[in-house]
Amino acid sequence: MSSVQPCGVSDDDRRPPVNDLLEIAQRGLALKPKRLPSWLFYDERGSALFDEICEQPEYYLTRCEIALMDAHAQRIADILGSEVRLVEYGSGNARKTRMLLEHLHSPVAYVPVEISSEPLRQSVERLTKEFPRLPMQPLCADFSKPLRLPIPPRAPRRTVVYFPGSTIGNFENREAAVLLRKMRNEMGDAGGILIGVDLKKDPAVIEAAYNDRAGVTAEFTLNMLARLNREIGSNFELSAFAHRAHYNPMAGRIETHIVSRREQQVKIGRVNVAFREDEAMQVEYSCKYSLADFAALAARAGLAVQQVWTDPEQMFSLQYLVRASALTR
Ligand code: AVI
Repeated sequence: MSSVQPCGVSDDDRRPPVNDLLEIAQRGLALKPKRLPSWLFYDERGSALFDEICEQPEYYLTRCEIALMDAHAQRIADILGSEVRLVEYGSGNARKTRMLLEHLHSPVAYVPVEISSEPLRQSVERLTKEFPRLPMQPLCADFSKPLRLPIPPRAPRRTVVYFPGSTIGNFENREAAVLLRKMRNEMGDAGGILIGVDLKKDPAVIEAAYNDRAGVTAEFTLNMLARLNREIGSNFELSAFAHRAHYNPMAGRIETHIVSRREQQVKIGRVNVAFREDEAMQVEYSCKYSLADFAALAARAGLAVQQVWTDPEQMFSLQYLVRASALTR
């Protein structure tokens, strides 16, 4: 059952309890090669560091997506049509959301879905001030799991899932197809998905985006270890690990690892985990797509690309997906 908290946030209480973290860490560190899930980045400090990454000169993704919204939000709103219920996966960068909300025609509700309750509450508080007449129905939940969306205040003509930032790239191909299919179910027959998708380009440009000169991405990556130390009492020594992000051209993705600078042992609960010098644990993939790659991925989920907006250098794209059957009708 989902419950409603005092601040008006529906809480989908099927999220994993925090004490599962120890088990998740132990399981990931027992794998060969070692692997930890990328959602562990996003505690309060990690979310603040991610916002800082978005401001770095090398991290072109946010800048390009905002420029696309700036140029096309009006047209996008026209395509979505009137009386939309907008469901945003991750309450994310309010700037992009605001640009979309400003242009929507009589939206029925805005439903931000976010696993961290505090960032969700803050973003809703800000947006409520700017859009006092728009019903906000925040849902505290893991968007990668099936969602119980709140009942809208009136019947929408269309449910549109908004998934900006190329967060889809943080899912491996098979998982990304599963997630897109889940969105397809949630949006219904008449619905759509407005999604930000980072594109393949010069690998040097991509690698620079994940290795900014100011070292913010490195701090973001290593913050995962600080989080584990705080929340499960592990004893990672942060200075004994390093951030490494490489573009794998065959797989078309940035592969981010935390690398042990020396041979060492780390206590994870009652388990001692041994690291070799230079041993890498995989913590994130950021997949990059050609337009054809993404259309093929969408097709695997029963979706078709109705419209693509991209910049002249084809750095980034915003895409509007609908059910494949809706385009062939
Ligand atoms: C949230 N996600 C799309 C970011 C990305 O580009 O993969 C996370 C990130 N990791 C390092 N820098 C940014």
